[in-house]
Amino acid sequence: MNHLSPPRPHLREARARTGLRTPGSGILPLLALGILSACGGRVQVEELQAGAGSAPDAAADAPVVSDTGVGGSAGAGGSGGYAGMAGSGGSGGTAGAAGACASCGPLEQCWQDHRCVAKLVTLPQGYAIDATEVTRGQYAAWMATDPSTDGQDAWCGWNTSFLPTYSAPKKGCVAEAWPPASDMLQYPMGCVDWCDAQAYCRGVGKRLCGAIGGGANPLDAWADPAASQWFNACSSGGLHNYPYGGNPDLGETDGYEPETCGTADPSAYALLPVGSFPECVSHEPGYEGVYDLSGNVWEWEDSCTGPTDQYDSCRARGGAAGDNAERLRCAEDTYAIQFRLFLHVGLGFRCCAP
Ligand SMILES: [Ca+2]
Ligand SMILES: [Ca+2]
Repeated sequence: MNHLSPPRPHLREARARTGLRTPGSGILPLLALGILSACGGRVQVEELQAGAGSAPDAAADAPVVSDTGVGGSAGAGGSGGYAGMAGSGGSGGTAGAAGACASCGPLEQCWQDHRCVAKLVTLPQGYAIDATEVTRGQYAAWMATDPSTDGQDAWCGWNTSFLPTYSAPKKGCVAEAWPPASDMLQYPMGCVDWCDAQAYCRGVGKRLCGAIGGGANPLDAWADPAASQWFNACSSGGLHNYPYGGNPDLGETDGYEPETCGTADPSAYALLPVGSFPECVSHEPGYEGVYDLSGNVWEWEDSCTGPTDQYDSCRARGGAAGDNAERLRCAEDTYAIQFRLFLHVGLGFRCCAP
């Protein structure tokens, strides 16, 4: 990198800002805001201004409801539970029509015989994490089951729809139809709030990545590999600044590789299908095979200021395509705190288990 990022404000400052955020006056210091346009295989997203933006206008955006479901395809024979889910025992296969999982890709596995979900990679600590960000195709397959919004946690009681909200033009969530076109199924799912992400993960027998051992990760443990499932995976157990390398003792951006995760051009917010960069993974034994923990889209984490409501602020991790070296590192902690109801095309998620 030929430039340095400005000094990183301490988490206290991030918290202070968080505390200032109230409906109508919040600060959204996070993601690139932008408009999408398909450009070859890349989805271009214009850069967002850190610190710009206004309060959660997403709150006022009515979800776009579509009655066009993704055709249900059906599954083959029953499968067991996820590997790495200790003691869960396999769950029986759910009846589905034939072939539902025939189209699962190499970074996917079959969930209860009727739909493809991200493949789980078991890490040395015993839990597992999705190999990729959740894709639009995977999310659409879940939405096609018409999941109920009943039964969410109390702090998600405000969330009356799991549909992605494509009516927030400032968040880049406008140029797409729902359900996604066939050529967009491998792109990361964005434009979903924290509660949607949580619900999806539960809907496929997983959970939004949180604390190792269970529950939400404490907000101040974002860079503790013994605490955060997401950070532990990204940093290979705390060894690196980035999934692919860098020594955290040698500086925040030590080891940054602009090409490895497709983030070389900070002016080009370009989403790609998940797993597009074969080297955007850890090379540490036991941590291999987890893609895009740095870049492509930010990822919601189960790590929030409180279990209260839609205005809890929650962590997003790993930076997005087009972000700079600092925002793309595993321990980034300043630009990545957003209201639970926030949404952006460049903010997705992945799941963990258990
Ligand atoms: Ca929602
Ligand atoms: Ca990512």
